[in-house]
Amino acid sequence: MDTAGKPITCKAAVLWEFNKPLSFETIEVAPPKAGEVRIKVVANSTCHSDLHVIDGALWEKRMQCPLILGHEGAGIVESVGEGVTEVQAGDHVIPLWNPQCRECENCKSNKTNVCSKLRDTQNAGLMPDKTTRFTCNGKTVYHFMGCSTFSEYTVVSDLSICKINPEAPLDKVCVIGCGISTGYGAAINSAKVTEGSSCAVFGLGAVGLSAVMGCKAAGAKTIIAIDINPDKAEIAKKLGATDFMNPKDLGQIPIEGVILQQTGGRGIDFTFECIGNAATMKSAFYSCHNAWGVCTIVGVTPPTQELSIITLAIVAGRKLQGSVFGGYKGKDDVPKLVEQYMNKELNIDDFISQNIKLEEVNEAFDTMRQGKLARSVVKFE
Ligand code: PAD
Ligand code: ZN
Repeated sequence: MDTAGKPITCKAAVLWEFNKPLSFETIEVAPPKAGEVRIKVVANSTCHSDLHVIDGALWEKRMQCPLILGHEGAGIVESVGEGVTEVQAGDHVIPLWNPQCRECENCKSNKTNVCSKLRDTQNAGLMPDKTTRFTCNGKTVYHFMGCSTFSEYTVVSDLSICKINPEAPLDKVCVIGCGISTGYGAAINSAKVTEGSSCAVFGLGAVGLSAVMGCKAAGAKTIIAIDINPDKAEIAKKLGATDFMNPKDLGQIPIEGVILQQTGGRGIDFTFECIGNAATMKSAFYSCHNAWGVCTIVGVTPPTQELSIITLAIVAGRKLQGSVFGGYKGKDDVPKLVEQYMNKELNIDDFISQNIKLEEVNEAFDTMRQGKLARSVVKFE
């Protein structure tokens, strides 16, 4: 049946209220307007950034419910709106929560990968024309991060999409849509980890584990993987960690104290915070070498959270920086990461802990709350 130009009725996971589980609903997805693309989502994985929203910790003041979460997806273009030239029906695509307009000051600069064009509407859960394409029982449903891939069909801006190799398995490469790129690129692009260096990664979800993988790919000599869940040691070591530390095993001594002791007071060259917690951000910062250590913050906290550090700790040259989507420009780099996976240069398979149905996603988020597993991939039929 030709669905182009018509609304599509399908299944989606809807967040009606913060701090409540997702509900499985039949929704209507309007056709794409000019400059938009409607996608049949094939797979989508869970990310802690979705969970931050469910738990009311992220952007609660700016976001509106009901909304459809999901920003780590892959699918096939169903139809395109007027003026869309980059993709056409049938193309295999990954939606980009970090768009690339190629026109804004940020996109034209090689100093950042963060496009500014859609920021305001995207944060407000709207399409660029300030409306939404989703309704449920006649009620407006908002978008999330410009993707909303916990739905069988979604509509995105053509700035927020990239075409990928049609041979790539969508239920694997969906993780390139956020987790893998974010951690791997934080090490390679943002921190620029050097050969023979020492690294420490705080938090071993898909983001932290891919930071471990990035440190290894960059030739780091020592990679300390840190998590309060001892079960993460095995996979971290498989991906390149040389040591594992559980802060819960250290008694009263803060982890940065132990790291300094173990490095003869020297500290670590590159640290990464991949949890989203101000206390571990401080630990990651103070674990760095006092003159040249670089601490990269990847984890996301509530928007009002502040981070206080001793000013003298930064004066000698220790650096504190952030990283969004691993420093990758979506349209330019995501197709290349897919090729790296196809050429067996990038491991994704080890990050996928389980395949689930959409209806099992609340349980998958429960396991994520407990710090278990890496990614749970929803496969749509
Ligand atoms: P996850 O929940 O899968 O993994 C977090 C890990 O941290 C788990 O293994 C926990 O056991 C562990 N952990 C929790 N508390 C502590 C602690 N105090 N000390 C040590 N370990 C701890 O999350 P994820 O990998 O999906 O995401 C991690 C963070 O990265 C999260 O805050 C998410 O919002 C953020 C993120 N940032 C970007 C970006 O572009 N900057 C993109 C995607 C995700
Ligand atoms: Zn994410």
